[in-house]
Amino acid sequence: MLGLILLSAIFQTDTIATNTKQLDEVVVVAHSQTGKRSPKGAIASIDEHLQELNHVDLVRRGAYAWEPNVNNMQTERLSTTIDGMKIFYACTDKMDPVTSYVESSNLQNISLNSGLDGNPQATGNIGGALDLRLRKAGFDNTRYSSTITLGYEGNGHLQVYGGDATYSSHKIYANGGVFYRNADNYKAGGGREVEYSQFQKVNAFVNTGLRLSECDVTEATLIFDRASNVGYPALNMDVAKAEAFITSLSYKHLFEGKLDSWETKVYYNHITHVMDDTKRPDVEIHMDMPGKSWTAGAYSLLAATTDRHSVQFNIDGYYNRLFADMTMYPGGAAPMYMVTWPDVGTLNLGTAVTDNITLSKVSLLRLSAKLSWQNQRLNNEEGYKALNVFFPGMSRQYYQTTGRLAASYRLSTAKNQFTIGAGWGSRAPTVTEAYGYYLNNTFDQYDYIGNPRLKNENAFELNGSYKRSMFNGKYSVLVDANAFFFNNYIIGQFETRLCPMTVDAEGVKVYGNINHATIANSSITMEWNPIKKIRLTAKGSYSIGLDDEGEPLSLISPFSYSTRLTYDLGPFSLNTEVKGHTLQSKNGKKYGENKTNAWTICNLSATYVWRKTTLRAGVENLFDRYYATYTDWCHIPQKGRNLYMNISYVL
Ligand SMILES: [Cu+2]
Repeated sequence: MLGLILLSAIFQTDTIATNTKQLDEVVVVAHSQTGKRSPKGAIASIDEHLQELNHVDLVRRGAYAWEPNVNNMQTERLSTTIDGMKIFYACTDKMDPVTSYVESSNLQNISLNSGLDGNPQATGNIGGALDLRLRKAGFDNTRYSSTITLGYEGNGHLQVYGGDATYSSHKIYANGGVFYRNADNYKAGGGREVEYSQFQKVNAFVNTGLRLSECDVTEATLIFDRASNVGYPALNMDVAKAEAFITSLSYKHLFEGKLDSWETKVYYNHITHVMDDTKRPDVEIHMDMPGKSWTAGAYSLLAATTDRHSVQFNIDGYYNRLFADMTMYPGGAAPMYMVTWPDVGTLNLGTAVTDNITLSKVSLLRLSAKLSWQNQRLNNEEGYKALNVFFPGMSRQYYQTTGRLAASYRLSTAKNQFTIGAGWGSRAPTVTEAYGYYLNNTFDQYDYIGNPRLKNENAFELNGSYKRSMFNGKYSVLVDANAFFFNNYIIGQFETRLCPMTVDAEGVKVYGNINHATIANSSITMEWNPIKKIRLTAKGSYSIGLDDEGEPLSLISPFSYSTRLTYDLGPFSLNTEVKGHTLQSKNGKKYGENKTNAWTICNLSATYVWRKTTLRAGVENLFDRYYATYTDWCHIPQKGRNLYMNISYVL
């Protein structure tokens, strides 16, 4: 009998593990879980935590608000949600990815679904879907607890101050906190100061839950985030203010029996983004460029489990408004005004289903599908008329239908784990791609104009992985590969008949569909545990990206590698890391990308846990190398040697 219970218990944890495994990876931000996280611990930014994930790279335009790339695809081909909520950035220059509006202390973890197999709320996720999961105290937990976190980094004088408090009972829970970061300009290798790389950010959040009955729960979230005086050394402008207000209210019913839970959430968020070039010298034409985004939405998710199936059914809808304009002040002459995002209202309704089917004790099949319908309307008269000059007869309203379908099969035995998957999915053009108006891109120095006549882009994906454990699990190797075959790939195309608006711009590009494109990624990860205290991991990855003429796309990773040695001695642990990439020789020359040189850096860190105190110290870029990675916008250099120290104390 005992054996049976044990067996079923093991089996149960196994299915739970397989279900979560389908979220390709989880990066853990909060303390109470095990998983990947930045060696910097609690004070690390979300961007630094994200760097730990496979398939993820970060595009840097400065020291703050990096743009996550998944499978070598940028924001347009990804979905980023906060606890299933849709939120859209408000900057026409991508200064404010969604991840910049939350703070590590807000989150429990970040889940990444690679490729087309997205979370139920994800739309347009060809490259992948990130869901930032909020940290909630939950019911029946430690009654009172609070944490104080302090951190300092030598390079750039980054200061971090954070505090949060938790209350939990059977009936009610609440947790909240405040986090503040402030940094001056950082120094690149060799002590060269990188001007306009300062930033300041404050974030406050509250999560509450109330148990209405044993099976009914209501939860509410409120996040306020404000970044100010943020420098973008890779761009021509900085940010005076980027502010977000994020709120949600949900109701959850738990069932007994085959149905697990039914959650319905309503949410609202708005973002205000104000750019600033007044601190830059030699500005020929001063510009004001504010942007606004607000989104209201709801989703309803029903989950059920039978012996073999674990099903999730979701319906969602959101309405988003995006508006941006620009006023130029040419010295002496009258100001010039133009609308760069013509107040586009997007109504999107979708329905999604996922099913994890246990075929046998060792094999699992996962299916997921989503169908979305979208309506877009240009609400700003001036912006509509301006675009109409280039696209005579264009409509004020557009309708799109997009969808995705993915299947994967997993076979796992004690020593081997094998997965294979395929998917197809499409995405609608973004507001920039469809209706953007003279948006200057500092990457290739072109002014970009949107194209309302774009077709939806779609892609077919194939992926597979194989993991083998050897020598009683002391050694393991994982190989992993995926390939995306695009049709109607959306990219900026030269338009020689038009003149640029921006001083010093090379020319104008208009977004268009190219027949096909391919992006493929591969990686190998080895892990070695010779003794319990020592863990050595080594990882290498390589990607290619080609357009319809076989020319390389830009921002595609060359061969990159990292090795990490962790030495664990009870309360004390040591971490050594060496990482880098080779010369990026297949740069997107056609798309204005220059080669990125090879680089290697070395990082050290140490953690000491004593009772309720966690102490961390380390040094990044130990040998003070001057370098830029292939995702550093316009090759702005990374930080030089950086000593850091932080302390967390649980009261
Ligand atoms: Cu901006």
